[in-house]
Amino acid sequence: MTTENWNKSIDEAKRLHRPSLRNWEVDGMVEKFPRYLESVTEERRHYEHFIPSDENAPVDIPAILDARTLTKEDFFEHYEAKEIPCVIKSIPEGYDSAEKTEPWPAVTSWDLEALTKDEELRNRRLKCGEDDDGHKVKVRLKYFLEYLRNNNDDSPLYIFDSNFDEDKYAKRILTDYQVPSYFRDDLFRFVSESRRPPYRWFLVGPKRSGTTVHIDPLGTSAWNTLIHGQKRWVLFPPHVPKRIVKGKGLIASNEDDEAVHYFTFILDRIKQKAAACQHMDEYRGFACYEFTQNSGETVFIPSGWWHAVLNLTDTVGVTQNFCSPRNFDRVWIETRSGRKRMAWKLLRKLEEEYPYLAERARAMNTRDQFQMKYEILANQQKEEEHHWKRKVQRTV
Ligand SMILES: O=C(O)CCC(=O)C(=O)O
Ligand SMILES: [Fe+2]
Repeated sequence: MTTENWNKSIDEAKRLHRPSLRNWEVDGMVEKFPRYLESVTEERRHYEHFIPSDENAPVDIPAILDARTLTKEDFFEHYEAKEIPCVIKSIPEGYDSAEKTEPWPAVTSWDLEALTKDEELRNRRLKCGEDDDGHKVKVRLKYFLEYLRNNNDDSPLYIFDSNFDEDKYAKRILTDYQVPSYFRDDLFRFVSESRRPPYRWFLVGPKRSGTTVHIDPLGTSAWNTLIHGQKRWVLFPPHVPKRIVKGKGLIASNEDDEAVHYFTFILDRIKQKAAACQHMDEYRGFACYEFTQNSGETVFIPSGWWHAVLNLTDTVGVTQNFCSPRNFDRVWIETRSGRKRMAWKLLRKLEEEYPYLAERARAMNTRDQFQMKYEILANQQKEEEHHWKRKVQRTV
C-alpha cells in the first residue's frame, strides 16, 4: 500500500478529531511508555487495589470467574445483583454458563493480519473520532490498520464504532461474536433499534490509545471482551466523587489528559492525594482497582462504576451496554429523566413483558414524586377522549 493513501486519510481524521493539536507526538509518550509497560507487567501488579483507609472495602475486586464453570444464575445472584466488577475467562473459546458451545469466529477473524486481508471489512469506513460539531470521523479499516502499525502518536486514534450493524458488509461483525448468556436479558431490546441509544461497539485500539475515566450512560452496565492484545483498567466505586477520579487540580494546564497520561502520571497523583487526604470527608471510602485484561477475557463493569482503559498493546475487542432486571432501578432513574420518550415506551412494553419491573418503575416514580411527561400527556388524552365520548353520547 502506498504510504500517501493511509497517511492522507489519517491526517484528515486527526485534524477533524483534535483540530487544536498540531503535534500528536509532543509528549514523547512513545519513549516513556515502555517504562510504564514494564512496571505494570510485573506479576504482582496484574491485579492491584489501593485502599488508604476503608477497612470495610472489599479487596478481591474484580472477581475472577470462568465461563467453564460459572452458571448464569450464579453470575446474576452473586455478582451482577451485588454490583461486583468481574473478569470472566473462556467466553470466546466457546464456553457459556458452564456449557461448551462453538468458539467465536472472532477468535480467528479479528486477528490483525486476518483483518488486513478481510475482503468484507478492510474497505469499510469505521468511526475513530468526532469533530467539534459531534459528527462522526471515519476511516477505512485498511488505512487504520496501517496507521496502527506505523504511528508514534502519544495518544493514537482509536476505532470505536457503533454503526457497523447498519453497513451491508460490516454487519458481518455481528456474526463474529455472540452476546454471552450472562448479558442477554437486555430490557432495552423492547425499544426500537432506532430509539435506543448506541449500545454495541467494535473496538480496534493501537497501543497507547484508550478511554478516559467515565461512568457509562443511563445507569447501564457493560461487558467488554478482548479478542487480541492487553488492556489496563482502573475502576473506582460509584461513591467516589467525580472531581477526585478526574484528578481535578492535579493536572497542569499545559498537560494533556488522555488515557495514556492518566495511567502514566495522573493516577499516581490521585492515589497520593487520596492517601494524604484520607481523613477528609470527600475521600471517605476511596478505593481504586487496577488490573490487566488479557485476550480471551471479558470484563463486567456494573452500573455506576467509574472506569478508564489503556491499550497496552494493539487490541481488538467488542463491548456492549445493557439494562437487565438487576440494574433496572439505576437505569430507570436515569432514563425517566434523560430519555423521557424512550422511558415511556419502555414502561408500556414492560407492562406486558415484565409486569413486576413495570410495577417497580411506577413505585419508584411514586416514591420520588416523579411525573412522567408522556404519562401526563397520555392521561390528558384519555380524559379528552372520555369527554368526547360523553359529548357524543349526549348529542345522539
Ligand atoms: O475498551 C475500552 O476502551 C473501554 C470502553 C468503554 O469503557 C466504553 O465503551 O464505555
Ligand atoms: Fe465505559
